[in-house]
Amino acid sequence: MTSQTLIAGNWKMNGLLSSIDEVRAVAEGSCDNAVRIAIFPPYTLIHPISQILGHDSRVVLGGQDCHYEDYGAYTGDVSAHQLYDAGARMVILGHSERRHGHKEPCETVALKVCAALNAGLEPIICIGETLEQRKEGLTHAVLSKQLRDSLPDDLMGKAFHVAYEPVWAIGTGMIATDDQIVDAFSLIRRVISERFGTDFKPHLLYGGSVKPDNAVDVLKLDGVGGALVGGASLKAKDFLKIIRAAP
Ligand code: G2H
Repeated sequence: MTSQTLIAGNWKMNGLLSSIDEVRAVAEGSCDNAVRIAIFPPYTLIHPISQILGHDSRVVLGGQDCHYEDYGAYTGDVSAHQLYDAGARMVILGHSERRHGHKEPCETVALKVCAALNAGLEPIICIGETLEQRKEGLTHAVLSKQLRDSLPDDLMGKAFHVAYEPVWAIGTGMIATDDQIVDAFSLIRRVISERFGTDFKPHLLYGGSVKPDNAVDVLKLDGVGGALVGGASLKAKDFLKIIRAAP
């Protein structure tokens, strides 16, 4: 698995055809090959953006979710194969806005991870605790359970990422402290090595209110392999500042 820093922009339910200019500006404005860049636009924009960027673009495209079946009667859903067909090469799975807003259980996330890998997509699997859970001292228990139950058994040698996104830091401007991030990452590494062995080094991202003015501090932390960025990825000028903050 690549150890390159990954800066991933999750546009959520934002962006119109006119927003394609922002992706073009990111592709043209980033020349540091040490950083891997991914953008997760809404489904409607994946194919048009991939057509404009072309195959050898520096910017990888991804979906924000997928169904675990390849096709069928699932109104409103999109399969991993369809994402790949549209030009996506990555997918975000288990984002808290899916887990909480759509009541998506870990077991479903695990099925989606399998579907994504089978379709040739690199998944970013998100986990995170709520503020109430943190205040009650449940952070480790919640993160361990989410991670264990969201990962399928057959992951050895597969390219995937885990994003630690505390729910209380998402879109709030309240970023986790260095200690909280380092603590969560060491827990994630421990859970993964217990399950898959110590040779298996997962690629870990932090997400939750990453902005141009705090990106340097987050990305320099030991073990942080990149960032999953929401609001600050919508404008190329902000996203490029975060990309340039990568060590
Ligand atoms: C967390 C993050 C992107 P934001 O959801 O996944 O969003 O950077 O807006 O907190």
